[in-house]
Amino acid sequence: MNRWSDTFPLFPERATELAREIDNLYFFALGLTAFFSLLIAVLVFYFAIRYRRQHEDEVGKPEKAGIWLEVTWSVIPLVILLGMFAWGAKVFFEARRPPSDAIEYYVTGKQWMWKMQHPDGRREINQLHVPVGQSIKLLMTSEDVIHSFFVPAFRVKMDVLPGRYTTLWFRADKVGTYRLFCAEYCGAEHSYMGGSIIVLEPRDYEAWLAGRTTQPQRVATGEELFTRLACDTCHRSTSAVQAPILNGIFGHMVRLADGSEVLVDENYLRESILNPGAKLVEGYLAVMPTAQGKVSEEELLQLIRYLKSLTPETAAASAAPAATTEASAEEPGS
Ligand code: HEC
Ligand SMILES: [Cu+2]
Repeated sequence: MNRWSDTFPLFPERATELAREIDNLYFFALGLTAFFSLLIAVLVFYFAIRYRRQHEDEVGKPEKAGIWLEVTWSVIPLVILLGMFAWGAKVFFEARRPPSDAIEYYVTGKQWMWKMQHPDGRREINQLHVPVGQSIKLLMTSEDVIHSFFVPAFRVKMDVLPGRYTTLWFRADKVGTYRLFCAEYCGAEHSYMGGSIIVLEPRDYEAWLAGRTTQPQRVATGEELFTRLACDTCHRSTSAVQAPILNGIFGHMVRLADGSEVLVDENYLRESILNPGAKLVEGYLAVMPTAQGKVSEEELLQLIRYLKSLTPETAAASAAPAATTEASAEEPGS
């Protein structure tokens, strides 16, 4: 793994496979453009001298280049550029698509700090401990202005926006501490808004988790919030109000009152909770109260995490004693 590019001093450290892939692509593009720039510069000088005017009354004669020459210098660059495009697209999709085994962590940006949450609601400020070799997906939002989450050693950067979620993923393959920056000017103390990603051996990560007792208070779990905010008074199969069963909706399409269909993703769940009237589910009344002002961004992340964890099986289990009401709740329109 000790390639020359791993020690090249002008570049930030590389701690993910993606970082190496991005750098390879970058160096290839740089090398290729340098090669052709040089070639063209040399030829310009060479031709200028080789075909210079020899005596005063010399008249230039038109040159007829064969078609094969035109074709050659069009097709070769075309093939090279299409190759670069395909390579770039491959790396881009890898960078954008989290692998299916990625574990989700949460990030909330705020003037001027990064609030991190582990899947179990454990919190950290300006620091995130993660196990090495594990794919990590970050679901991120901001409490105020636009920030940007940038870890040079991982070659990942993503804007963090108020009012919606963006994601980013990485898999660190080297234990160590890597700098985190805010890469979007966000106010007076923007330049201090940073932190570190601490990559540990899985064993050390477990020990670190176990040793955390006097830390910033953990965020309430989504399940606690679901009861505390009285979501369960409507969204249980046993409840009197007719509301959609939330189990198993994540990742599927849902039909809305206006006839359109939307994909249930994190941003849809967020909007459904904060602004229930914006997208009304077909066959239901607009009776759901907004949770705006009752949940923090950090709690909202846990609530969404809980909704995503609800499977049709858990619904059946909790609804077992009330099978008849569930049947009627499931077909609201009919
Ligand atoms: C007063 C009853 C009521 C309460 C309380 C309530 N909801 Fe709803 N909810 C509804 C109804 C009715 C709908 C369907 C109409 C709509 O889309 O607004 C709905 C829709 C939703 C949807 C979209 C479901 C889908 O299939 O697309 C989500 C997600 C949701 N609620 C989550 C919550 C959460 C989380 C809470 C607690 C913070 C909550 N609800 C509290 C009645 C309620
Ligand atoms: Cu910032």
